[in-house]
Amino acid sequence: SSPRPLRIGITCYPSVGGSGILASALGEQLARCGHEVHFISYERPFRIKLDGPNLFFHPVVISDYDLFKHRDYTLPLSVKMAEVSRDHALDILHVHYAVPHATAAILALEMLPENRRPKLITTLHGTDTTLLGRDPGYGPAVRHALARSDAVTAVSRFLEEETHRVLGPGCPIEVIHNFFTPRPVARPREVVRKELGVAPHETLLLHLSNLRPIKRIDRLLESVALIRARESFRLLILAGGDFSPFAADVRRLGLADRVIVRHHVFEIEDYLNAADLGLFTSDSESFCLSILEAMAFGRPSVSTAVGGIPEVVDDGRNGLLVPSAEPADLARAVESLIADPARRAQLGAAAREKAQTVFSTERIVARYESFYRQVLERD
Ligand code: GMT
Repeated sequence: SSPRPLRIGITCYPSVGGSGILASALGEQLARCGHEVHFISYERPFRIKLDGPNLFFHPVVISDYDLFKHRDYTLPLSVKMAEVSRDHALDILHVHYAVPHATAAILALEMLPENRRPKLITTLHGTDTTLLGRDPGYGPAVRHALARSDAVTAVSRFLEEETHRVLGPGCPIEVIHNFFTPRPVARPREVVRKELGVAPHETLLLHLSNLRPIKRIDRLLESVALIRARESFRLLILAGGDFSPFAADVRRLGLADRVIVRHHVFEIEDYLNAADLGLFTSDSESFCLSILEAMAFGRPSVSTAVGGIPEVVDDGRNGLLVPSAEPADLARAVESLIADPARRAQLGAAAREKAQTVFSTERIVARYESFYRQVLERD
């Protein structure tokens, strides 16, 4: 007989960002597999449109009190987690991004009688270790939250190793890579390129990110400014953050007619389909979901070879990695692919193949599902 469906609570950041996208997609897929999934967050995760069967959303209401200079989210989140865990008899509470979700979850568990506590699984996504883990104001809290979780996962081997090195939580960390499930394209490629003003002969480079300093938008712009055949490309930036601080760089580098910026695009699929090549210049990246998003559309990327990216991109097989991270080297790599559409297509086909096998939705969701059961069977 098939194992009973599970009742799973998921907490994530609901805004644009890889960890929220991954957590939302995971919840949707688990619900599709027959599990009961409860999202707990301050807003409905943006890729989840409706309450489907088995899919519920519990908003955390954050109150404002005169005494607080900064509003507190951790405590109301913990109260809501405890309430949902109790009312829906959750088996698993799965939190994405440790801060403050894992800490809130630990508090929630302590509010519940011992025999009514769900198992707590914390998934690390990146800066929860690489940035906040190193911050003396957060690190000890993150270490404590990991040590007290029933299980911890990380989205790459790089992040697993980095977490042991930076935080030494003393617990095993299971590596489960990310997946991406594209939604259907709404508008044909030619229509989207026309809307963007991209000529048929131009290679459309694509960068999508939250534009935080770690993404090195300065390096991105300097790199494209060094591409020699200026008329051969356009760079589309899907900005999950404010691009205005970079407008002066765009002018200074003479890129005003080459760079197209779109803010807060929720339906990225049309743009992934319209693009030819991804370009990523981060200083650190635990996985880089955006590269996988491009791969799912058969688009290879040129990227710095940092963090977990070499687990996603095999240099020369399904994309190009630039270990030096020098703008001139990044520009040369992009130029080589602008000049050689056949190679681009070959890398793109291999990228799609890897996205659909190694990082397929079925494979990764099954990994999480069996991990849940493994954790539940312990003790
Ligand atoms: O850690 C962050 O900066 C936020 C996080 C997010 O929500 O986008 O990004 C991390 O998680 C993604 C999903 O697992 C990964 O693809 C990103 O590489 C990772 N970001 C960094 O490591 C900088």
